[in-house]
Amino acid sequence: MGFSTIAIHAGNEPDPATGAVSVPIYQTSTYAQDALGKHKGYEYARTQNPTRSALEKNIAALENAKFGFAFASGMAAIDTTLKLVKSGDHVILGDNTYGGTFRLFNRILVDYGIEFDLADTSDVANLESAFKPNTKMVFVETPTNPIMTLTDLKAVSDLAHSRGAKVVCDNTFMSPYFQRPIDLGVDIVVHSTTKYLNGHSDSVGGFVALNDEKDAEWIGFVQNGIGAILSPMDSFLVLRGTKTLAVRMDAHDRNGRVVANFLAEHPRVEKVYYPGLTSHPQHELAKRQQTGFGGMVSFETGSLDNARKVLEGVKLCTLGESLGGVESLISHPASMTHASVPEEKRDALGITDGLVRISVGIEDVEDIIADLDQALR
Ligand code: P1T
Repeated sequence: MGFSTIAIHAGNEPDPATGAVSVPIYQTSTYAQDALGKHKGYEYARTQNPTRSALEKNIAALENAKFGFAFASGMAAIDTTLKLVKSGDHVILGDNTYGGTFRLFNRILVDYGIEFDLADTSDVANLESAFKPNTKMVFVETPTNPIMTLTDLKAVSDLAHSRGAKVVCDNTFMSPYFQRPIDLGVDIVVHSTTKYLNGHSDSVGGFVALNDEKDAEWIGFVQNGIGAILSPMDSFLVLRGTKTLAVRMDAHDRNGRVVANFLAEHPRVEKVYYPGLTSHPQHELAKRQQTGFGGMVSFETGSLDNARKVLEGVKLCTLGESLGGVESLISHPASMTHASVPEEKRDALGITDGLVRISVGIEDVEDIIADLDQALR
């Protein structure tokens, strides 16, 4: 079956009680049991909820994974995934990730005995030298937030597996519509469903998708044991969102390409980071590994002052954190999403004070360009 058919139908069976075509919001904390030890498969809503189960089937199917788990946020999904490693284990973390992911490792997990090193995973040789005897996991984003650097998922998976390590890919920027990491050898996919999967900037959530039965059992155990579950209402919203994922992603991709090309030719823009540009150093890998380039574009304005003029000068685009919604959002990574990354690390990556990130929405692209143009001028 095609992607959109799966997106619309997987997990979306008509409600067994009423025939409702749209999966109801089962807003309940518990379920009546027929007799002691006799129930309909639902005991308590932290453990199971039909709306959440429908979403879990849906996104797992989109990622071509056997198992899926929905969480209260992307960070909760990532933290739960990190429960697959234990005190004394070593994790290689891509050197550019969402600031919150870096903060989770650098400020929280280290105090629980999880060792980690940063590596530029865009270079497989470089990654190789980061392995230690106790390396159990490689965690990457591709493309990265916000510098849009790619990691060759197949090459990294082959290398990690030969060293006995699992590979986790944060697929938030591409969504399963443009990139399916599990098909490329990755073990576990994580998402912030807050972004493209939900797509309407009205829900915070996260997801873990994987094939390994034993790991899935543990993720499910931790999901219930710690309890950072996605609510029924949010599960409903994301389930509604994924039905239009394909049409939205095609629109984000169309607009993203136009905006990236416009910025690349703009005299006030020094550099554009977008894998769809032929000038992007990994454009060929992007064409091979992804089926589109998406709507995330970052660009260098040269200074904090210039960045501020753009960020405060836009009228249609909204200044704010987050991405992946239908509306264009513009942000300043250095002071917003990546403020918890030390300045020298940010500078080394290119997350300068002059860097601006835009999540290109699906408005009419001429309007987005006119807005950026007036703000840049
Ligand atoms: O915000 P939350 O749903 O917890 O997701 C965290 C997260 C995980 N992974 C990636 C790639 C992300 O971009 C994020 C959140 N990012 C933003 C809020 C942002 O504006 O970049």
